[in-house]
Amino acid sequence: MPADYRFSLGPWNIHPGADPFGPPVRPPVSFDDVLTAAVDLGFSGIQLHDDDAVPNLENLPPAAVVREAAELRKRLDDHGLVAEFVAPRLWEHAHGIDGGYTSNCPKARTWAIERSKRAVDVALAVGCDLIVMWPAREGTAVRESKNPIEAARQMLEAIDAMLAVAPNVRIAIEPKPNEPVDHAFVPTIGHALALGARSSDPARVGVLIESAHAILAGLDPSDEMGFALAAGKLWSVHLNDQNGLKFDQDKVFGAANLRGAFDQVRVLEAAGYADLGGFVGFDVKAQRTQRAGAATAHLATSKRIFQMLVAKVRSFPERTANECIANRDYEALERLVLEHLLAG
Ligand code: GLO
Ligand code: MG
Repeated sequence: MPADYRFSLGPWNIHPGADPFGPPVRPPVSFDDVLTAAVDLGFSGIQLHDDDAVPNLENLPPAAVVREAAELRKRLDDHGLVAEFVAPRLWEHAHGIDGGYTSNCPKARTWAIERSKRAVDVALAVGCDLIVMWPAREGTAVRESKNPIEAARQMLEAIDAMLAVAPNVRIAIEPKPNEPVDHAFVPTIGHALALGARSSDPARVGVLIESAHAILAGLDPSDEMGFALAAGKLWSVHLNDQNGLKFDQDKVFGAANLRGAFDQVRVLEAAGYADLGGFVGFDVKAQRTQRAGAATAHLATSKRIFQMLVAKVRSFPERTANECIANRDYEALERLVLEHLLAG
């Protein structure tokens, strides 16, 4: 029997429901309540931005940052939770207005690298060795505003600076093609893997794949996952869904394309992802109209759909499918898949 999947969420997945066109519609949820909710939902991993872990890290000396992160580790421990990763949140800070690593302001670039090194300290103190690098504003709104050749070099410099902090730290790049920028510099898994391969220690650079980000890039999430799995580089996933090419929707896993979700679970099962030790994270948002009391239902539903799809994958009639493939009868294969998904 394959190992059981371990699930993770970030505090930003339980949120007050504000969008760019309106105020919050639910009261904020305290960090402690997030931890309690995670346990109640059967999640065992917590994903953290550096300032989720240590909220005032910009104003603290490095030793105090480490101390606060170590205290958080104890709090997680008390709940039976572990930190899955820490992500430097450069995009929320005034210095990150034009991106961090690829900002046109040299002071902002120095700040971004220093902040990222502190994020590594936070990760190690909170008990994990994984940094997630979502290059939110590393890109352009006006294409001529930055030099893409220079940008690739700057991104590499940031990766190497984080790798140099500790010999065991690993980095998972989470690519996204757009939003908040128009064109991101590392838009796909291929870009992320190519960048990692040029780092000072390619063995310590992998990827996190978010379903919606792949869809926004016009790609199939399960193929992106397969490509990373073939290279042994899929170190985490942000499963969710996305209704076509628009803003990043972070819908419940399977909500827009159930068959696409099935294919993602199928490729994870084929690779033995659960045994590889990675968490299954859901980067999902509660709907704006959702009342406060049920503002974790999107996480519960995503997990439930994932588990139901695991069962669907395991009961898929592989032998019949292989016969269809051998006969090049792809119409029969199409029907087999659809009937299997619809069967009770
Ligand atoms: C936004 C990203 C974001 C990251 C998170 C961790 O589109 O998906 O939610 O996953 O900040 O770096
Ligand atoms: Mg994400």
